[in-house]
Amino acid sequence: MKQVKRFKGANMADAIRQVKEELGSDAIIYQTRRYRKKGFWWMDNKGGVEVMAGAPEKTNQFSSLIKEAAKNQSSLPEIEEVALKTPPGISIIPPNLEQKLEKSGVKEEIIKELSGELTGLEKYSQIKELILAKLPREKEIKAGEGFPRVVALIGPAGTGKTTSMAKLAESFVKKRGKRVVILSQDTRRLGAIEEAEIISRRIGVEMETVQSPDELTRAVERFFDADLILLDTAGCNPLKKDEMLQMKGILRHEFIDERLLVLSINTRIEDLENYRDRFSETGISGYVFTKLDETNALGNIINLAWKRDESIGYVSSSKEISDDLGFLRTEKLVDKIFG
Ligand SMILES: Nc1nc2c(ncn2[C@@H]2O[C@H](COP(=O)(O)OP(=O)(O)OP(=O)(O)O)[C@@H](O)[C@H]2O)c(=O)[nH]1
Ligand SMILES: [Mg+2]
Repeated sequence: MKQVKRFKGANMADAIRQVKEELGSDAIIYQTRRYRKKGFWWMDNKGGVEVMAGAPEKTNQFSSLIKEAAKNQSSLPEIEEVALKTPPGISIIPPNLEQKLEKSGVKEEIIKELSGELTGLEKYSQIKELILAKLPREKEIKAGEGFPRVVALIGPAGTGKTTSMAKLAESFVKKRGKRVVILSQDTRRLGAIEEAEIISRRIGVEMETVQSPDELTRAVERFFDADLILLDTAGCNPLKKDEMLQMKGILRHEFIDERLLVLSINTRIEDLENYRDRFSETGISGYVFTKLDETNALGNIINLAWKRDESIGYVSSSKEISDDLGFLRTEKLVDKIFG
């Protein structure tokens, strides 16, 4: 019968030698693995060695013999019996993964969840597959064919909506030769319209303001031969009911195909989650994460997208209005954080 024994603070050679001493040189060592006391099993931490061994004739004496030996030989490691819960196996996943995830800002509860699920997985490709299965699919914004695709950029004030909108416009005009139109709903903030006008002149696209669902309907009908209509919205404080109500009025418009929530990654995760949950009421199809140049907290992307439906989307890492808005490949993100 197989049994599993733990040898606290022991190295592998000592543990096996002790098992053989007690069970006889013909004892069968089925599996060995290192374990740590608390937290993740792949970390180099205080713990010991676990040995699964079997010696059929001596099985009922196994425990008492080893305990007896441990008592008599103070130099030998302390022994404890454990139930065989997980299939033992030696992990080859990257070391110090927990610290890596913490450093990237991945939430503790996600790390805990993963620590359980990754047990037994030996290859990074398996780990990656498991993580990717918990993240939404990536989806790139496409221009319409024969009619315009309408993409709204929404979010709290100052996150980079207008900058990201300009980057998207630039990319579709310069790289793909598409006809783009900018609509600005931001008539509230001083200078916002002028900003949109400057951007439209610079990129060479048409621009209009829309303040109501009816105006949006008319604008989309007027620019029905455009490939892409980008709707830049006013910064909206989700804690203010009147602002959210006005925003919902526009954003629920049936002509809008995509609603990208623009968030600065350089924000506390609690606030980001609150923004995500509030803006979910207006509908979110994906994210634009901005200001990546100001932080290493890529883990916030994982935190927000974990087990959600919204496609991950785009990332921005500069103030400059150029075509550098990057489409975020989920696999690359996972490699960067977990690999
Ligand atoms: N470092 C850095 N700054 C950025 C990035 N994106 C935008 N910004 C800066 O963030 C500030 C706000 O950007 P906007 O595009 O005006 O943000 P907004 O969401 O349209 O702001 P409101 O319209 O006022 O709600 C500006 O100073 C931008 O230059 C980025 O990826 N990195
Ligand atoms: Mg703006």
